[in-house]
Amino acid sequence: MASVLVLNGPNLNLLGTRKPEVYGRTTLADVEELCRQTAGKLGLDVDFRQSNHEGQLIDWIHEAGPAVRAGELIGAVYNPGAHTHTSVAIRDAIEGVSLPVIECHISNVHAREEFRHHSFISPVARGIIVGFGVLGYALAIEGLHRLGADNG
Ligand code: CA2
Repeated sequence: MASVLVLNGPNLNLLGTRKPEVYGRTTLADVEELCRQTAGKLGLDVDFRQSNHEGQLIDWIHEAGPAVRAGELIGAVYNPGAHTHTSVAIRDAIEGVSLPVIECHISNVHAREEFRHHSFISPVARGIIVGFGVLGYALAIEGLHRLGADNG
């Protein structure tokens, strides 16, 4: 069975514990369960990961590119957290291995501080989902599946 990789960047382990007015009360474990249910209906497995370390995320992205080419993975749903606005290295990693990525943000970053309006990731993403709360993860999995994710 093919999988979808769901990657979460820094501080997303805090989801549901603080800032409920911005990110809601759903925990990251709840998001994982939502992803498993959504993917299961599409006949997909989920590889769900979170890290607070840029290098770790880059290593996972590097592993994911070949896994897509091998037919083991359809691509990644990725909430890069604050790396969205800072990380050329993560952008280069995605581009470097041609990983099909749906960039996903829980909050509407465009309705927030100006520094959240720019994304280094968006130019190398297949699609972007912003502002749907944690439902965005489910929409992103469905979108990635429907895109076929076969043309990078
Ligand atoms: O809206 C999103 O999903 C973000 O990617 C979340 C990031 C933020 O830096 C982006 O601008 C938008 C922050 C993730 C940290 O989440 C927390 C959750 C609870 C308490 C504190 C942080």
